[in-house]
Amino acid sequence: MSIAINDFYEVDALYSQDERMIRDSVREFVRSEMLPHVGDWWLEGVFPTDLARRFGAIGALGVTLPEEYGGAGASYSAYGLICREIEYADSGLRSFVSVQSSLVMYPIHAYASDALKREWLPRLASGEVVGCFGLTEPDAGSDPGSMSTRCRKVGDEYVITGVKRWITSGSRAQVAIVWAKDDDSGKVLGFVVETDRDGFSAVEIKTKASMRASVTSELYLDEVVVPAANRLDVVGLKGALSCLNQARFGIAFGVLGAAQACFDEATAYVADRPVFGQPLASKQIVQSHLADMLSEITKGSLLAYRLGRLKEEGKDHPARVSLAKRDNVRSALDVARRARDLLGGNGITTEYGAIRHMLNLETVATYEGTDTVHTLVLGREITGLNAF
Ligand code: TGC
Ligand code: FAD
Repeated sequence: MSIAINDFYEVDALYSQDERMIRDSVREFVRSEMLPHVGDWWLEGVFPTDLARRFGAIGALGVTLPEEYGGAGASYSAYGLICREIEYADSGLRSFVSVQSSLVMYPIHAYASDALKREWLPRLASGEVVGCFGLTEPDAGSDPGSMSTRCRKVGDEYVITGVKRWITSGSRAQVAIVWAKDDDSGKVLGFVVETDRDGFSAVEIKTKASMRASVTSELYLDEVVVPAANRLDVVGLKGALSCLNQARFGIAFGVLGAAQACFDEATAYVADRPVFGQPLASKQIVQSHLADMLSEITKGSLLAYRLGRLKEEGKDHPARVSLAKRDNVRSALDVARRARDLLGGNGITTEYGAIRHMLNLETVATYEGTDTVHTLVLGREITGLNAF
């Protein structure tokens, strides 16, 4: 009996035929259309402008939403598998899809009026429109409850002022989900903000040594006026955190794609690379690395599969999502670092994927809750004591 190295525990067979079909079509697109170019995009620091529509055309945006809004009514697991396939190419490309689907389309679908849903969701699904999610600020990242951005109600409108930092797709977006504290109640409120409103501007952050094939920006809101109807129907930080729960779920699947790409690259490389008269693959220490890498990917795949099914049963408790995000990102980083090492000097060039994935994954370990934040979420769940 032979075992498929890329599906060591036959996790694939646990997914439905529909889920695998969606996964396979995204895989074909990513490997033929993105993989050959993504190293150059990363090096040049660009996210090509046509990618949004191309992701839309293959149905990768908002796939879990109903068809009336441009989605496919697919399972959460299908969404996770899409993230994994896209992150096989690059975490920055998956970030675009995560933000568009989980951080922009999700809150509009969950909390916005019917009129806003009809106005934005189909165009976000097709990629005609790009969205961003503004929660983090220069002085409020892990602790978003300490945000400085403020809103105040004036008649039938809200006036929003503040600065958001590290915002994926920020300077490409036509629509931003912005979180601000209400002057009256002190509660966090969310808004759908059209980015062409007076007082709104965005500046791209160009100094990144990670996630270079992704646009990251600072948003400035200077007395931006939006109709009260643009307010999301949720009060408190839980509105923003509920969106993070969706995106973190996708990341738990997605990072396995980056890990798989590094593993595939490293196994191919060591098979051919001669050292001391033999292929690198014949050395015990090299095989030990490969065995550890395979173990991490296999365990992560089982964890992601189970999380998907729990989510489909409505049991995606935030602490469960934290465990999977934290652990699968750790695994992926470990695999990427080992792959980079096994490639020797070649491992530091972008002609291979390992260092690009490794550097991207440093961001993934930081955004959507740092490794430490998720450790403390789990610590709080275990002990009942808040150690933040
Ligand atoms: P805390 O008191 O714990 O919670 C406030 C309220 O929110 C509820 N809640 C959640 N609800 C849904 N999902 C979650 N994950 C939730 N976590 C908490 C909670 O039940 C409570 O509800 P209620 O009804 O009692 O009011 O809030 P805290 O201020 O103590 O903060 C907790 C902490 C630190 C875990 C949280 O603030 C946190 O997660 N910090 C990390 C911030 C973060 O992850 N930012 C990400 C920004 S977006 C981004 O990075 C996008 S990257 C691009 C990409 O995704 O690809
Ligand atoms: P800090 O919160 O200042 O953390 C610094 C260090 O302190 C970390 O090691 C952290 O783990 C540690 N720390 C924090 N709290 C504690 C504690 N209680 N005890 C011990 N240690 C602690 N945000 C958005 O809103 N939208 C986006 O689209 C978005 N995209 C991003 C894209 C990129 C490329 C990056 C890098 C970030 C993005 N972010 C986005 C922001 C991201 O979510 C934050 O960077 C992240 O939440 C961490 O916040 P911070 O950078 O302010 O770090």
